[in-house]
Amino acid sequence: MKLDESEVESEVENTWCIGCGNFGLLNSVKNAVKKLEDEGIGKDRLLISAGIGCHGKIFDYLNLSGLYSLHGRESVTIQGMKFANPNLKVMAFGGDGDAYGEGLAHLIFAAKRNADITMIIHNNGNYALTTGQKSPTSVQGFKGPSSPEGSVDEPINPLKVLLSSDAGFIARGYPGKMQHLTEVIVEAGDHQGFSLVDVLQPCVTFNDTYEKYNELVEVLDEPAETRKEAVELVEKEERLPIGVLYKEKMPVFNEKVYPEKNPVEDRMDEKERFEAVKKILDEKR
Ligand SMILES: Cc1ncc(C[n+]2csc(CCOP(=O)(O)OP(=O)(O)O)c2C)c(N)n1
Ligand code: SF4
Repeated sequence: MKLDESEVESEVENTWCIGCGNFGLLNSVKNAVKKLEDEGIGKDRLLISAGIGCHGKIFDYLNLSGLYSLHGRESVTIQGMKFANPNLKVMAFGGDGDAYGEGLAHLIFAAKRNADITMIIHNNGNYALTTGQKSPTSVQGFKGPSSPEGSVDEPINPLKVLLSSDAGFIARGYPGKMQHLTEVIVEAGDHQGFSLVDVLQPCVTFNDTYEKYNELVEVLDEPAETRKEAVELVEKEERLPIGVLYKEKMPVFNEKVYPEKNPVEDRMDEKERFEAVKKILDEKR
């Protein structure tokens, strides 16, 4: 039986500001979920998580199973899900303040160990839910409650950081090109290993970037062939390439740790567990 729209979207009232880039992102995710289902990754195998922020509300708007996480910890939550049950496809939604600020160390190590997870980052260049403070990706000069005179910092380049941390799949999308964003999310979901889609998400209330992105965004036909070329792509400022920027297949973390095992399906019953623990304790005496 195929999913229809009503089965992917929940009935929770949507409270995002009218015109927010998150709407296009949500639609792309809903379409991507249906496409992934066509490929055999049904809703029963897809688990999601989200951080805290305007982006995190997507968890409520999707009718999918999962666990709402803590600020910046959604990448860790889905790593746990995947590690416990390798049959799952796991996807998490983060914000730039959330995943590239508080959660950055988690993200770096998830990329480094090639955890088989998909991260979708709503990169709106500010901490929107808490009323527009500057975030790690805010541009120099950004004015908000914590930088009323304009931020003096240069923004970090999270994709450069992740490419330098051995990330095997890095992509960028734009909700103004919804069909393209859908395809990028599907390709990220299909990738075996760490995948991250940085979504250039306009925040109409605190950082309206529609005009800038409509002018600068450029669809890339093919990913870069080398990691070095990918770094050059993400360093570009005069144009903003979107699409899959880099893709490399590498051994995934859970298969390196236990190639055959599924801890959830191969779970010992209580008696077996008790005896196994007792045996270890007896051997130590
Ligand atoms: C550990 C922790 N620190 C801080 C907060 C407060 N907080 C909640 S939402 C938020 C901003 C989120 O910004 P971002 O991740 O960029 O998401 P956006 O709202 O822009 O989608 C902050 C700082 C929190 N809930 N938990
Ligand atoms: S504050 Fe910004 S990110 Fe949050 S819902 Fe409104 S437009 Fe979207």
